[in-house]
Amino acid sequence: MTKINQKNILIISRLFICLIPCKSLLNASRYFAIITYNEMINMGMAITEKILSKHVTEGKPKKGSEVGIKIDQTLTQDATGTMAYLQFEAMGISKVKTELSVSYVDHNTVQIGFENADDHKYLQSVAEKYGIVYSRAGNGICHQVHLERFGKPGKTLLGSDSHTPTGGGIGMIAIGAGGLDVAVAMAGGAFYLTYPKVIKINLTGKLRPWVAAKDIILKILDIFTTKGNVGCVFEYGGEGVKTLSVPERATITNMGAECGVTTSVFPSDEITKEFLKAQGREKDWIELKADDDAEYDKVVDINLSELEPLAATPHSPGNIKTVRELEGMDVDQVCLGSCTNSSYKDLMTVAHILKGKKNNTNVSFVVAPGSKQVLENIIKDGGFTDIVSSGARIAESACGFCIGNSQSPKTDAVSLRTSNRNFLSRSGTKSAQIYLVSPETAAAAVITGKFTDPRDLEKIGIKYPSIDMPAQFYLDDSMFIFPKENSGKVKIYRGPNIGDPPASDPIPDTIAGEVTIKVEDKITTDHIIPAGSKMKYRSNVPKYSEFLFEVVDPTFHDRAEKIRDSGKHNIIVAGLSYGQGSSREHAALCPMYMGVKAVIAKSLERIHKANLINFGIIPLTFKNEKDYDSIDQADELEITNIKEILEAGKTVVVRNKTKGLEFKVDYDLSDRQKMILLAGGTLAYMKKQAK
Ligand code: MIC
Ligand code: SF4
Repeated sequence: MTKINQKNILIISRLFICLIPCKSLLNASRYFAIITYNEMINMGMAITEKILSKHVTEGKPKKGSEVGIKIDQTLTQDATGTMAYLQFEAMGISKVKTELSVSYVDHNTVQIGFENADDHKYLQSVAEKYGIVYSRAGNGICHQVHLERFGKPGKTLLGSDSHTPTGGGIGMIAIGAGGLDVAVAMAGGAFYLTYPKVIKINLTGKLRPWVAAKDIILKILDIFTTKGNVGCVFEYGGEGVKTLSVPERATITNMGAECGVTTSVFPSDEITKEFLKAQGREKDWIELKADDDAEYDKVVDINLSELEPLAATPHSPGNIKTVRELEGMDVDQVCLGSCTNSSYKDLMTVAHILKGKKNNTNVSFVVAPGSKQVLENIIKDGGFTDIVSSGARIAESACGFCIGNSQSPKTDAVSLRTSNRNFLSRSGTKSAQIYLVSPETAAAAVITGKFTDPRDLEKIGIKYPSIDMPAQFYLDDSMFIFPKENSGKVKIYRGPNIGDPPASDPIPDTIAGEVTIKVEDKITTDHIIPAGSKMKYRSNVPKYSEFLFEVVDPTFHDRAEKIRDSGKHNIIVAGLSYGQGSSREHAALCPMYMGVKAVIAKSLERIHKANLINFGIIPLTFKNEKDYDSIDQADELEITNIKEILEAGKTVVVRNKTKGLEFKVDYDLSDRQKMILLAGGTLAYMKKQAK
């Protein structure tokens, strides 16, 4: 593969435009902030605008327009990381250009077979070579650990995981993206996003006992649902903010991802300062608050005092009911953990509730502390003993049950989980009914064996445990491997599980092929390419592609292969909000490998759309949603003159040859994205620029 040097990466991302370099253009951390329109006319600014204005390097900070921003920190996790680093290696950069890049191992920690261990070793050697901090398996879930040890208010963080917005709990603009976008950011390139609309969520009042931060975000999901929020940021404000600790704020920003927003952000205040102090990082604190006269695109008020325990019911985080409505339902499994709810506060709350109690004999109870730090601190403060004594099965500090790579429940089980996604089959058991709840509601079910409003625990003599955050956490960073000087000579380890990323072809001038699959609304990336037990094939694209759309239609792979090998293109037709959920670029990379050239949907989610473009698949949306109804699976579709249409900004007309119909589709693409598509994806585009 042609090597792409640092200079070219910078050309590609056009970092030079709109920047006033201080000493060296290559020292990204020394750029002066550009002056935004708001600053010029002295208008009040929201937190989102304040952080973005200091990071925009390209384009106008105008809502709805594409801007490039400088990324201060990146994170990757192992399941998306191997591909991200293979792509980073292909760029020919000698060291990462960010202030900090961290490579976490937290997803594929179940090592059945050699694959995951091979990937871990590869990631460790890449980290050592390129100046990346490596967080070893066992150190914890990336988002929890990053919040504890590295998150800094006012900074930008790009992560190859959709729950990267967890960092918004500490006042960061933290965004989830595909691995390739993160690789470009590590190489010093800008990250491109639509300059967002800002929705203020104005919190008033104070949560009542037994009502938790999880119930706040479930209420927000009830209001905003999982679709229709692309291009927005949730910014929290109001008096209620002061009543929430950093982990509680992080629970809320974490699950904003389920609404499809670009990110969510809280102010950085005295509570943030106390948290950072307890982490031995007070020096990382800065104050961040919105100006009093900041203007928002929308303001939604939530009175915390009025909230009650809620649950997301199968199979969407947006299907919200009160726990009272579900009361009495038998529960088979309770899982406490995940990057949403596995903090010290969450686990100590549950420990106090369960003190002296035993778990119901019908309930399989699993606890996965979010990090080694959480585990060590609850051990030190006695909570761990109470959890173990109650009968909990202790899982390692990793994603585990949340991604379905362990603890799949029994057939038809009712499983209560404190995690953030309950998509069909994600648990590994297709018939299971997954409910997303707070740690308090989960603990109540452990005791009673039934869906129970945790407020009713008072009736059996359990007092609400109000947990204070420690003034000082017990700290131990020995599970990180920090980069050393002169590590450039390190040999990268490549076991048999590590393969080159497949190359994409330039988009053809005519896309002619079959509708390989027609799917409904709200198809998630878990539907497109399952994780769980299949996730160990992330570094082996041909093998992983065998599981495409397995949950929806297991015949997809064989049919797509036949169409591709006959010289025709595969086309996916979808409903609203296609590609919800994760950042996994395999949901685009594997379809690309199978010869998918276009996705025609009613609407597409942000990260997935960006991933499709990165891998040379054109994302199109119906001009008239009714045209969706006129298409059937196996219809022959044709789009001609694509190059000319994209270059001239003309309307795309799709011919349905089977039905003898024509319909129009839109493409919402920046000039940069058009060039990427015409080149056949981001890597191909970069190679072209480098020549
Ligand atoms: C998820 O929660 O769905 C994951 C697994 O963390 C994904 C990333 C992946 O698929 O590797 C995400 O959220 O982006
Ligand atoms: Fe891991 Fe689950 Fe969080 Fe994804 S949502 S990062 S799988 S804990």
